[in-house]
Amino acid sequence: EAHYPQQLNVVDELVDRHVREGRGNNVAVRFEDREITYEELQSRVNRFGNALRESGVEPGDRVVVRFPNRPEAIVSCLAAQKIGAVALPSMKLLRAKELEYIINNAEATTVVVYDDLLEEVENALPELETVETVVVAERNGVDHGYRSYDDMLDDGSEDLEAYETDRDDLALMLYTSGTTGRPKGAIHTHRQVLATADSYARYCLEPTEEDVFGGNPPLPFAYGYGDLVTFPLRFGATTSLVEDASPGDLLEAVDEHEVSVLCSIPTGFNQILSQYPDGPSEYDISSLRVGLSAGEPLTPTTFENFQEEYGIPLLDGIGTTEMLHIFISHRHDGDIDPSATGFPVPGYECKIIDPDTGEEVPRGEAGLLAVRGPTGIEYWNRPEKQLEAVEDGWSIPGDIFVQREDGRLEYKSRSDDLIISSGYNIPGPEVEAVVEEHDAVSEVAVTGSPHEERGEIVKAFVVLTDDASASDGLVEEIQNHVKNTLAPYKYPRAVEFMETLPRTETGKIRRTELRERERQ
Ligand code: 3SK
Repeated sequence: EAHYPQQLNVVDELVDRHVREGRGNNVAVRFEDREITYEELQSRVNRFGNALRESGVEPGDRVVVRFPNRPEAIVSCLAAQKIGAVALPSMKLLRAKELEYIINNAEATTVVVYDDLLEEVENALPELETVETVVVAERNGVDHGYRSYDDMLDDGSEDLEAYETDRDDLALMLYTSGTTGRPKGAIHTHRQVLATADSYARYCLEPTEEDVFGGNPPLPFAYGYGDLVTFPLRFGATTSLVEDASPGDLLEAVDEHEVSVLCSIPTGFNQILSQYPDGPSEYDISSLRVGLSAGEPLTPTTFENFQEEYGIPLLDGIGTTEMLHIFISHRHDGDIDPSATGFPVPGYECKIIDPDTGEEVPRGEAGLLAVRGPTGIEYWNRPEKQLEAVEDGWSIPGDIFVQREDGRLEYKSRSDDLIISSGYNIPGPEVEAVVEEHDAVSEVAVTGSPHEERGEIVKAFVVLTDDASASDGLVEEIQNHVKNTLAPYKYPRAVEFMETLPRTETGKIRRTELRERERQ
């Protein structure tokens, strides 16, 4: 595990150090046809940091940052952290009620927002109890009557020494989008932000200054913040940002920004595969060396198709907003077994426990994952959730895993995605991976549906490919495919065809919503 000095400011490590050590002309950010070097990034961070300080932001204050994936989002987060405040990036699609809850819960004093996303902030404003300043970045120079990001940047002084934060002071706060209940603020220190780069990224990806990290996870998603802010900047490399990236936009950015590490979620990779099944012919993607996937388990089918058509491995990994980034993965050059998530990332320890007794279960048996390492679950002001989530220093993210004899960890399900039917434990995602292999299936979610006799039955919600159509015959085909591939008791006794699957803002399927619907 890496060691850090007691006095540590993450921005000094991510930006200033590169300028001090002669990497100031490296490109830090590519966005559209623009490039921002580390020197230019430092200048923007300093100017906006000074302006925030002059507007009254104090060390420890929470600063909400609400942008699409644009350079101003990175500048705003780093400026807040550099003056000792806590950056709180917020997901774009949040509505006024959700924003109101989060901003009041975090007791944020400042909101920095892109004008496209201002409306919901304005709707929430009358209910915001602690916000003193709203700063608006304008797409088209329209004056909205708030403090202007551009004016603050123009007026702020160039000189700013990083505030002397302790390594255990808070730097970043992210609210879990969650599938149920009120969002929880996951808090992260300056040391922990760096630790995600120094554990997972350093070991599994071995980045160099030549790398360009790109892709479409939103920056307010812990996965996106690591992939597109912390990792590239930690290694003096480049981040390629794309606003609202469709498969075509992503591949265009790979070509134009020479992306080498492509980050997305399984749905993103599947969309690329379905729109460009034989690889893109109009884009040059020869810069790619690896793809990163998280957010949901990657199926072996997607791994194999991508490897075949795009020539790169997709590294699956599991992380959580609370753990800040990935703690189980393969290495980019390792012996990747796509049927497993991988090994614990160096610095992290994992064990599989019996949910009832807390005792470790033997290798090969399914149980609850417990993890400890340089990051861990810590909630802002939610003592009851904290007690549930951490036991004896081990964080419990709520996933069921099996540790195989060779040490690889195989994802089974969320602890609440386990379907119990006639006494059998059936992990929904295992059935999903098999249903998804059927040619007519584009997307699938599997949950339990209440059943008088069996307690629950397995139910598959299926989105068909464009050229398939729903029929009883197709239901039977899908069921037979599962029966022929898995233990027959795992086959979906019910299949419902849907237009789309409900998803969270970060792209996770809302299985809880489907499950709840079945219970009504
Ligand atoms: O969902 C995940 O696997 C994930 C990975 C990295 C960081 C955050 C999350 C939620």
